[in-house]
Amino acid sequence: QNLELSYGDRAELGNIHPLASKLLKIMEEKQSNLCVSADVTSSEELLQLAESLGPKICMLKTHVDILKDFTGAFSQKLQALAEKHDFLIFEDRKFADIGNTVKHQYEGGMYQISSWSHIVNAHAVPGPGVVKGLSAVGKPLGRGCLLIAQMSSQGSLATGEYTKAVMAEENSDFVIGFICGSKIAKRPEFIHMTPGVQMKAGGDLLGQQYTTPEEVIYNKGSDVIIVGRGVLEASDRLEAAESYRKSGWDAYTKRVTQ
Ligand code: 5FU
Repeated sequence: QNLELSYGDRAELGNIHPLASKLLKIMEEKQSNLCVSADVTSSEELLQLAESLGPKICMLKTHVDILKDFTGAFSQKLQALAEKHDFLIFEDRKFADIGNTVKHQYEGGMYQISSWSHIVNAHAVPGPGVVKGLSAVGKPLGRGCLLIAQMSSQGSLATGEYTKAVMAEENSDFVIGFICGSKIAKRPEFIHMTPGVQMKAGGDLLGQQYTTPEEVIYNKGSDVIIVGRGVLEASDRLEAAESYRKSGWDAYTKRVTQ
């Protein structure tokens, strides 16, 4: 007997956050649980990626502070592409300061992240204030936040009791889910997103560790695979994105139809 809800069923849950619901609907419609991590340093190249890979992804993850030429016009073009291809934007900013500071970092500065990014993430290390500060800016805009419960890198300190303590920070009017290696929260309203994904297990020279889409979605029960270099370093990025989309989707289908 299968008790697992589909992405589409979860989108309809009574007290789901509207942004989580939107994401789950996009995933169901586009048959994609792929978030591409657009870790490039030119905004032109990032926009090209968003344009060409847009149809394959449910979400595009950015690190705007690695762009050498960020402008407000760039963020507007990115938003237009997100509308056109129906994906969400996730700025992987990993806020980790006191509430008052993260409020400014989220809303202001050069990047004005809250004005264009649907989703951001935060470390829970400062305590509940970090989510309160972000929420003060993001909630009125309908934004959402992922808490970093685990990390993919070797020697990560975000394990065990720390991970459990992060789960306790769940605040479902702004927190929509977790960055983690596997499904850690029982409530189907929460989205689990997993970085450190490539077709072959392994790692890089700076501590990154990779697991496969099948392992992450089917065995570990996560919802979204986050793929950077697996796509970016392929000779044909579109073809690579399609193979990650298919792999992630097949693993999900296998999971929910058992
Ligand atoms: F929170 C995390 C984490 O635990 N591991 C990560 O790798 C975030 N990341 C990000 O996902 C990292 O900053 C990269 O942007 C991306 C992974 O890129 P890769 O090229 O697939 O290794």
